[in-house]
Amino acid sequence: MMAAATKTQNLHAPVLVAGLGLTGWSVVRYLYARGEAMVVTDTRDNPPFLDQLYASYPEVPFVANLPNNKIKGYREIIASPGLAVAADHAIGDIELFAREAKAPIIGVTGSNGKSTVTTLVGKMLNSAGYTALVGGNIGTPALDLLELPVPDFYVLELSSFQLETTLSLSPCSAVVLNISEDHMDRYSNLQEYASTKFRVYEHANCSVINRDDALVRQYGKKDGGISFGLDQGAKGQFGIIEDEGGEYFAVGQKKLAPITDLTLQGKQNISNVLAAMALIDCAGLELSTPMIEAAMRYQGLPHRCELVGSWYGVKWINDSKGTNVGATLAAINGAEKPVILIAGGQGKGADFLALKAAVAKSVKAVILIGEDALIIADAIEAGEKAEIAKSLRRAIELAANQSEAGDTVLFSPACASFDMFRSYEHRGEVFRRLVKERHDAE
Ligand code: UMA
Ligand code: ADP
Repeated sequence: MMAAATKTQNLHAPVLVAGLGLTGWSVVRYLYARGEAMVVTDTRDNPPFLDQLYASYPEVPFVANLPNNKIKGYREIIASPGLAVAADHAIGDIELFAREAKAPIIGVTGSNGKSTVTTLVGKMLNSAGYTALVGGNIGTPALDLLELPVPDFYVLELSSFQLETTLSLSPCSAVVLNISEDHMDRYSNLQEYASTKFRVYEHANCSVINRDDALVRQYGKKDGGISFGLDQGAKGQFGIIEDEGGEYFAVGQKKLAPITDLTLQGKQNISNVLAAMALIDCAGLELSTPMIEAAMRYQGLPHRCELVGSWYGVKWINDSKGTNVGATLAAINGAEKPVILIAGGQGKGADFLALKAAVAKSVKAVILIGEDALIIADAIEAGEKAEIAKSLRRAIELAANQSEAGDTVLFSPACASFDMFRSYEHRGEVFRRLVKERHDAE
């Protein structure tokens, strides 16, 4: 799809909005408010916001599945992140946002932890009296933020899909939190996926580098910047120091807070907090006591290693946002053992072999659901430990039957949800409801 707009094209030609999901709809409203002529297309006959488009802007044409030979003559093509297009053929909503934003942007990308870090940075800034607007891949389209009064900072969660079509973003502070395999149905290899993420650093004023991630660290060698990691940091770098048996968040030798003050659980979240601190420092702000206290109090987002409840000594955890292997590994490592793992869904072409060792070590039973259940079962070679369930309800039943006091039932799919649910949120809500219903009925 998608041809490039050329210099000879008519400046008054309409813009093509490709995709009419959350992003496409925000682009339509943004362009309409600025008096731009546009045509909207989507590969689906009935995309999510079509009714709203007809109701609010009946004069804006919608053409389903615009054929390739009909896309010439548009001034610019604005593609939704879910559509794979060659970057030089289209721009995205983040590019439009970057061109117009009047406040500094803190950019957060990575394979896992983006939403947690984005929210943390927003809360830390707010606690110190700065206005910060949070959006992007986290769920509020970036362009919607431009409707609100200009804040002190925008904090944007950026997906690799969004970065593909972004050219002129120059964040004041930017991070690639980590790189592990994801979206292998869209990228030909890990390097291509990683390079897309590294675009966030391209025009960044200051880069935050994860010392614990080999690919990011490698990139950081070229770039300098401020680093974070779970070891002790050199002067000005964020890390962990040990003192008299206790562990502390620290910058260089300076202690910032005891690790035990952190409400969030798991090593991945210690890393996320360090990243948030480094981002704020990188943005040129002093990391003040209210900011650190806000980080320590932060309770986390739903669907990320969220405790649903404990019944008969068994903990039930909803980690529906665990949509790739890296996230599920972090969830298994952070959970109290032994674990009964419920996983599966749309595997996005991932190699699930990476789960094999963790399953062998910490998981007493694996219950697999969804489109790629068999692929996962083959890859993890869990033998009789693994079982396939036809529905999430059945998976919960099997997990409950096998559980004993002291176990953790962890729902961390390592997959996208779209084969069985509307979204990861929907999947997590169904899990919560079914687990509660089952135990309330007993
Ligand atoms: N689609 C079509 N045809 C089209 C356009 C889209 O079939 O013409 C499909 C896509 O393949 C995809 C689905 O529709 O399966 C949604 O795609 P979209 O681009 O319309 O998505 P939006 O509703 O605009 O939501 C997007 C992000 N989704 C994706 O990138 C897939 C949302 O992130 C984000 O919150 C929102 O913009 C606002 O910025 C969600 C996500 O899953 C959480 N992101 C991926 C991730 O985090 O792994 C990248
Ligand atoms: P993202 O927005 O990148 O998907 P989230 O903060 O929503 O990240 O967390 C998604 C999943 O990744 C959760 O299941 C969580 O347990 C796991 N996770 C969070 N932070 C990290 C991290 N730093 N490294 C690995 N996994 C993580």
